[in-house]
Amino acid sequence: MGESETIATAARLGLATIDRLPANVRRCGYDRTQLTPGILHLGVGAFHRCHQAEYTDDALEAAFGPWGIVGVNLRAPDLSPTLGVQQNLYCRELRNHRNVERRLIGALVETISVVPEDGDPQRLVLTTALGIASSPTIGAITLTVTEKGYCHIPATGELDLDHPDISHDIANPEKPVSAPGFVLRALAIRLAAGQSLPALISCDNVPDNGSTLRRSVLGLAEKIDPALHERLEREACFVNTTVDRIVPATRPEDISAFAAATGVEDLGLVVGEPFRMWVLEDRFGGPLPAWDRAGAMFVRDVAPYEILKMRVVNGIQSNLCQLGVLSGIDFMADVMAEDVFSDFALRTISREVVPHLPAVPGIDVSAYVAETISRLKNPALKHRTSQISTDGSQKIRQRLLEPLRAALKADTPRDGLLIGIAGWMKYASGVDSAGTALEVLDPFAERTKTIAAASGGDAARLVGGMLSIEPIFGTDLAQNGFVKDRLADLVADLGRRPSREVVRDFLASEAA
Ligand code: CS2
Repeated sequence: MGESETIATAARLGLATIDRLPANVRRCGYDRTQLTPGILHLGVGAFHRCHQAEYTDDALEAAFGPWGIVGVNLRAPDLSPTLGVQQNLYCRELRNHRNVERRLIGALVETISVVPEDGDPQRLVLTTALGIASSPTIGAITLTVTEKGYCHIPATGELDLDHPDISHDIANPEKPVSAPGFVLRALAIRLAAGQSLPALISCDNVPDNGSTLRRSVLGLAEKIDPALHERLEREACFVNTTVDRIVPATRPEDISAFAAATGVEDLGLVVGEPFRMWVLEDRFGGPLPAWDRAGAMFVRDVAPYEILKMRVVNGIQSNLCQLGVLSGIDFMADVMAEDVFSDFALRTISREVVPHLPAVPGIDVSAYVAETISRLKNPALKHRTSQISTDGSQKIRQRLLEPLRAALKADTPRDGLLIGIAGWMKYASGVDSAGTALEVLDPFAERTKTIAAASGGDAARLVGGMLSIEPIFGTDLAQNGFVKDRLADLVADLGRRPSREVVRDFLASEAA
């Protein structure tokens, strides 16, 4: 039978069709009919479904408890046509080269989409979501809302009071549109009802993610209700975490291949790598799922793990993704398959980043770097360079600029990092070296494209303009003559020829 025929006859995944899944698809090892909501999660994207939800399934298997996840999307996509019609069941597939391992995940018990595709918030649905978030049975509110969902200023981590969603939520605290506004409203309802507060756990790649969430929620509270602010300052527990697993956006091809292999169509499917890691700050006094029994680490201080992960895994991704786009390479594994790029990644991380990493308890950094390089080379992961480049303005501080600052301070090599930063600037200008327009998806896209247009092709002016975007770069780098000159040379070079040639000549000059 051909693939298209299989898909045409594939049954849609749901409670009624679980039994049609082949025996080699692992089922939930607990009784899902007994599962009640205990976690409210904001941002049910692919990463959450392949990371926290899987850890939660493992925790439920190890020690069953009232820890079902209610997933709320304050933004598109609307989950009703995908997970909604599947009774929130979906499979996650782990792929490593030719190996594929499939598993049905049961931890998600309900999904609520506040904003339909391109629509306005549905007030009634928002009220339902807030009702669940503020119910005493919810012991944790967790988040994967991406970097920009915190509405903070990337360079400082402070709440951006000029952010339109924040202005909206200050004026309409009962009908929030931002994630911090939603969390604040839920906490306000709980305190007003005399209930205890849930753990507030950020699972995004944001520096000090729990503390950033805290600043955003408390910053908003300060503007709305000083008494509430004071109570939350004393009573709310924001947990810092580090999360890791590469989970590219699911492609239609993934869904077809799954249907062809299993005879079941799963529009909630997620595809990730076998590697996973989760480190949580051990500071919440109340009960949580047995995530530790699933391999999550609870530690006193998450910072060393966070710095390691963001500068090595995300650092390599963000150093190379824009360079990949500029050389017309679609997937990260294909970038890493070119020796010039993988040598460059290893060289930059080993010489420029690793010397400035803090000691990380229990982790052998050189083995970690080697493992990271091999993870990024996994050809079964179709992780688009354009996906990683999205929202780069929110990512480069923690991934590239902080490592650069450390290298500048110690006066150690930094040119590899500068090539990655120049790559971001060239990409953010909206045209590649051949003059072809690039789609730049970023909250700062209009600003960076305007800077590029105003520079009239002069790389030094373009770099000066980019470095003067304080919310991204702060104030120090614009004043550093070495950084400015080097970036101007690199941006000019990236304007003349594909990135792989610039990188190749850099490696040759280093070897000489
Ligand atoms: C990626 C991350 O798109 C991105 O920003 O860099 O999603 C990355 O794959 C994960 O952080 C890996 O844990």
